[in-house]
Amino acid sequence: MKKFLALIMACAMVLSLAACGSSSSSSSSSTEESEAAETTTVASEEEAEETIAASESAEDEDEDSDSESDGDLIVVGFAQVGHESDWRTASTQSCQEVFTEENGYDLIFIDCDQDSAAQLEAVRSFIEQDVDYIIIDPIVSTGWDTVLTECEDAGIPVIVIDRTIDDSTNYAAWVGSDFTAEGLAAGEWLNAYAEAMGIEELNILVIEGTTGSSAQLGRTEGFNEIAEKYGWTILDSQDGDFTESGGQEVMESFCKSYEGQFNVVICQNDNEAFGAMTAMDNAGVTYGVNGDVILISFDACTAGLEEVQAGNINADFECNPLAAPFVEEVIQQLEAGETPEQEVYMEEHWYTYDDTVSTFEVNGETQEVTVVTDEIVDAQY
Ligand code: GZL
Repeated sequence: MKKFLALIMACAMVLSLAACGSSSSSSSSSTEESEAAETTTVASEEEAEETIAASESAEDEDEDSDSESDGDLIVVGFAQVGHESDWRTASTQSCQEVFTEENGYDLIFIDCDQDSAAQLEAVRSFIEQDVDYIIIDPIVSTGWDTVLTECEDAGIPVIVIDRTIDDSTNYAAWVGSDFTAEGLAAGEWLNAYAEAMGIEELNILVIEGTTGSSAQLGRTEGFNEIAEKYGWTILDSQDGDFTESGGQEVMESFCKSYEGQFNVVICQNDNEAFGAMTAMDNAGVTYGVNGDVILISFDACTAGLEEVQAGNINADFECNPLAAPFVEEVIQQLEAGETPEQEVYMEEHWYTYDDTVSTFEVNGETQEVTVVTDEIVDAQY
């Protein structure tokens, strides 16, 4: 508004000075007159520009003061994967509990419903809104370079949470999990468990997470490395999209195609495991600590640990969704002009029904397992 008034004033000034110029030079020749008018006109334009500049800085001061009067809220845009799993729900809640107005934030949350195009659109909408920070949990790990450059050009720092971006490092920090380590741990635990149980041949079916997500890529890479190391047979692997319905659909198909041929099912998250359990129940396939099939899962959400405690899931490899407090630390460091760590890894545990395998090795490093108790279930996310 202030800028508009200044423009009116400036135009009025230009008109009055131009009129003055013509009247003050009315006695001079027409050339002199036009030169004077031009000089005056230039002067008046300069003065007009100075007036507009003065109003702009006043406007900026006002805007600054306005934003200060808004209580210095830090505006954070969060482009979340979707709402596909218990893990995702916990991740979203973690952010909504940290980035609150009383904590000094204005959180703009967009659930991208596992749609990569929608997620890029969400990030661009944050740029248009000129937010202070952008948090991205990337549905898939590629296709990010262009939009991250747009964020950089707009001067908006990006923090990546949970899944990774593999085609750009143009962001301030990443807070998440080592998915390959999770896959390696699942494989080495399975080897130790099979040895302890006297199971010599493992025929494995895998229900993978969303194809192209770093969680799917990492867990698959890690587990397949161990399967190759011990010469296991992976009969099939299909995408269950990290959902319960996806897990059930894939397992129904597996029960038909591989009836009587498999003794291990790997689900890349708990919700897929819940769906697989339903499908195996319907097909009369027994699983878990007293069943014909060893069932392994990832995430270790509360409901997943309840199934471990009940003996239905043999082992659950945790992926911690509660990253928001660490993301806030990154934002506070950036606010203070500090340079945050580029990578922050979440702490995770490997949960089992009992201590048949109490420890195992991954690449020479001893891994502890945690037997699930009521206290652990009650404390889980
Ligand atoms: C992993 C996360 C995955 C979870 C799933 O960090 O991205 O996505 O394992 C979730 O439950 O859907």
